[in-house]
Amino acid sequence: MHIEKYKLEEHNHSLQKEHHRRFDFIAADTKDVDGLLQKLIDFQVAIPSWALGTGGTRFGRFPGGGEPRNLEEKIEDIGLLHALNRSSGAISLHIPWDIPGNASHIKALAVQHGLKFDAMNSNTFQDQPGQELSYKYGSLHNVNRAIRKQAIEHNIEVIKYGIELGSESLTVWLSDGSCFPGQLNFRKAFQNTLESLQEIYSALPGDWKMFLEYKAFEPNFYSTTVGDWGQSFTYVNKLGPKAYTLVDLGHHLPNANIEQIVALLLMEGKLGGFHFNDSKYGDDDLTVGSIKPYQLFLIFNELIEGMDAKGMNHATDMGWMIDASHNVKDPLEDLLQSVEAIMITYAQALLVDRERLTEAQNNNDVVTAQEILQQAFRTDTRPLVAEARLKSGGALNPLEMYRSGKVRENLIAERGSKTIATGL
Ligand SMILES: [Mn+2]
Repeated sequence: MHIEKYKLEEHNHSLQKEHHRRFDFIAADTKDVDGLLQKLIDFQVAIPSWALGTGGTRFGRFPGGGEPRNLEEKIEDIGLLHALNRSSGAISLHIPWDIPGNASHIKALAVQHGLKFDAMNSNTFQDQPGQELSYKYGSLHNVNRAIRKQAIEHNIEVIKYGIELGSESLTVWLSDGSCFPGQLNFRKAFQNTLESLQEIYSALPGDWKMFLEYKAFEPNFYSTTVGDWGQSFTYVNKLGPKAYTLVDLGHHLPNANIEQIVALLLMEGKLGGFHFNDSKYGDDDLTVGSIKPYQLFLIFNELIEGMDAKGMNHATDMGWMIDASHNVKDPLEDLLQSVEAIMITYAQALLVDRERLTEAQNNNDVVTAQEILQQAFRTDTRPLVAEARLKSGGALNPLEMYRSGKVRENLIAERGSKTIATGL
């Protein structure tokens, strides 16, 4: 299944008049529109290979049909998304769910779809068939040296797959923790984890980065060995210049001030990766921007401010990825919504009048500071995002194009209605 160019042009033509009316309206009020559009065009969000199938909960899973059956089909699905929105130009693989049988073939297929390989993800949160030792009581923090060694070797193997594919980073997320008081010696668990991470770190190629993702709780419910940004920051500081903290929006305790966390991590030069999703209660894996769009804006505002202060490139100096799971929606539709929400919010953050904001802050003018942020947040940036897509060859309305092109129906016809994406 691929999107025919003439259909895309037909779609864009049918919406063009209305689009121009909306775009001209906002463009008249926007400073350096071309510069802003270029930033939107350059910004790419990686799609994780596990988000292409229907997710599930511990209660059940309700597959929607036409799910990708292998890595090739996952790449094709992301290629479809990228053809529609031109902002999903990277794929993030999970090992062992997506072991590339033939790396050069997989690489060529990705190039064909205009995709790059983003961070590689290791997995020591579940046991694999035939695995010698169990991760039931943790992996890199385990009291048993042999289990730690097995988990270290797995991560090094993931780096090797990544090198073959042209990836340049490894994301480590550990489920290691404890479920009951007394189960763990926190200090020893930290030390074991640090030593294990040091061994993995020393296997990183010179131009690679390691991202250490934290999570407050789940699957362990009393403690997590990399439980918050302070713990991740302590590890990555001890590891060295190639190690960075990764912030996943859903991995905080309720009401955490995530915007302040990203500001300080950026200030310290230690924010390397970012996972988008949204939540009401915990790690809910909901569509980014669906529950708390203002919080997302405030976070983006700090990301932009902090990256600009360090002279960082928004598009290339951070690993941006969607990390969500779709239980009731078509996963591809959900991903189109997710990328759209990210782009809308990125555009809003770019509209913040930073000079006036700094002035208001320096004058302790709280009211003006709030007005400046909300002015940007309440601007409808959708025509700017659509114009960037149009300029880069995408669809004016990707979701509408997906539906009118009957993409899911075609995928079901191609792959069957009972397929289940690997790894889920
Ligand atoms: Mn994540």
